[in-house]
Amino acid sequence: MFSLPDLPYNYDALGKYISKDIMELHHNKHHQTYIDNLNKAVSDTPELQGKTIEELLTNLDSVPESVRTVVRNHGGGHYNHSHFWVWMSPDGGHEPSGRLADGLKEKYGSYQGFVDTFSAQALKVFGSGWAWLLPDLSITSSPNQDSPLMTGGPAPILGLDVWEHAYYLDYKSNRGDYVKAWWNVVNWPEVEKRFSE
Ligand code: MN3
Repeated sequence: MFSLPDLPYNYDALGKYISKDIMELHHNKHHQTYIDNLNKAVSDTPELQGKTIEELLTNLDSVPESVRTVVRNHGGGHYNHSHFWVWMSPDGGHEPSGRLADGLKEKYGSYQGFVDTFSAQALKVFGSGWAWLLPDLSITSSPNQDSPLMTGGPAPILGLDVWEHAYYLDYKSNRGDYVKAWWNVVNWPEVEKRFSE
């Protein structure tokens, strides 16, 4: 059975940029709901039991059709959010360093060039979805709770949730302001760690 991972900081820790109200709702309600629905699908489907979330998402074709959509949406939601919490930190912001910084500079001209390109991708997501940075430092996006992992791609090293539930309480429908604020909480040491793996 899957369970809700603790936030690695307090609910109010990102408050200047993402309020306690959003963090509580997003973590306690939205993420928990993905887990509850995923667990229900798994408990109804013996052949899925004992598999990791990565094993489920990278083999959706082998998931019985009766629960495939649930595993895709709610399993995807569990996977994406589990990483999202760690990709943020109250000590975040600043700029990446080392090989990651060099790679981003090479590909996007500068750190700001990367931020602009990634932000544009995040704004372009139609409806609900995610913007991603992949290990080859390319930028992409997915609708709903999909992940590049589901289509044979690598695990993203950074992702931004652009569902309205991630920002509506603070920013109403102004996704641009949310994206701009989010750069202040990005946990670059964590992204660097994933990049070097
Ligand atoms: Mn979300």
